[in-house]
Amino acid sequence: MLTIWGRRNSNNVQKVLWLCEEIGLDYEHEDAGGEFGRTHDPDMLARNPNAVVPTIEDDGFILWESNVILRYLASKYGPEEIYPAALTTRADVERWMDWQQTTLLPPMTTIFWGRVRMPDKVPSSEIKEAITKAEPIWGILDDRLNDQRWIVDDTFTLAEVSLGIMAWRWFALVEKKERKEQQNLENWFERLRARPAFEKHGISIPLT
Ligand SMILES: N[C@@H](CCC(=O)N[C@@H](CS)C(=O)NCC(=O)O)C(=O)O
Repeated sequence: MLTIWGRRNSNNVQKVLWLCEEIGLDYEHEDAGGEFGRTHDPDMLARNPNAVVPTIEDDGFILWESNVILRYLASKYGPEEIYPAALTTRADVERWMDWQQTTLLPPMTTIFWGRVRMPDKVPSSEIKEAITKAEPIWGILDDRLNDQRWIVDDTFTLAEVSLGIMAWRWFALVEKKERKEQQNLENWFERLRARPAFEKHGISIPLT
């Protein structure tokens, strides 16, 4: 049996829940993190010494790091196209997933904390700077989507799951007048919005 720990409003937890829904995988869910606490309890620290979510346990195997969890679950349970086995295609998917964590996440975190979590504590100049930083990064994905519907091989993959959750925050928290039009990105996001699994575990969850 698969168990997933993590509050539903966490972007990293949402990725995992979205993937499970997308591939029809059953799981037990336990709230943890944020207002639910628990991450510093001894049993949780034994599973994840970082005291963060998500964490999963699958038939006794414990794993943390959201994007690695996505790759593990997709490899074990998913249809191949969501995480293609061909080496170069797989590397392409992984490249975009790592890019989400390493390049896109830092400015997006500033925007999220500044506009949602601690609006009184993050100066608007810092938020502005983060938007200016994030925009050309999103532009790289906008270019990539110039003549294709999905990021890799024109197929819905883990790259969409990892980046879609971030895109939701970008479009919800940054007004149109604050950013350049990136039509390919917007069209791609509209395609994601139409997916029931993203609706359920992404856009219907208030940003808190
Ligand atoms: N790199 C980790 C980051 C995990 C992380 O920072 N999770 C946040 C939620 S998005 C967290 O647990 N924050 C503390 C809390 O919710 O109590 C991953 O991708 O899983």
